[in-house]
Amino acid sequence: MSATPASRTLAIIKPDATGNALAGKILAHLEEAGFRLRALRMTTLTRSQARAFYAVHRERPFHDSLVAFMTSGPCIPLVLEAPGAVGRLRDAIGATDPAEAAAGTVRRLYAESKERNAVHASDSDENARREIAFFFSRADLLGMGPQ
Ligand code: FUP
Repeated sequence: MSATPASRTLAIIKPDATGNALAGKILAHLEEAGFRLRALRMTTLTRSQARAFYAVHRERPFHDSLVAFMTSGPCIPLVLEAPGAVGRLRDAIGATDPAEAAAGTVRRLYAESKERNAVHASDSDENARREIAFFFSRADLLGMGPQ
């Protein structure tokens, strides 16, 4: 059987984590978990960007509060690469609510609450491609091969 091929996913270090000066610790945690950092930027989302990014949740009761939080300070979108990147990153960050996240996961270690939960991670390869394209241009991704 051949080894799982390297693939890419999108993570976002969220405004609670940048505000609490945890970005470096989270980056180190992800690199130590085996991810290669392929692209990174810092940006403060506008309301329309946050609403577009979380459009899938627009009917949910927490949507307005989530948009307010995600626009409250800088966030750091990252492109991460590893074999089976999407599943591996979901495992590394843990459950949405840090109280339910496994010991040693990023959210268990660094998140404040279910809303202020330190990091985002794409939940499928298709969403990873869409979310990477939301934050990064073709030029940022040149030289990384297909996907
Ligand atoms: P996850 O994929 O773990 O980020 O979780 P979801 O896609 O279910 O939710 C996206 C974001 O909405 C979470 F990161 C935080 C926020 N959220 C809440 O604020 N309250 C909730 O009850 C559920 C999600």
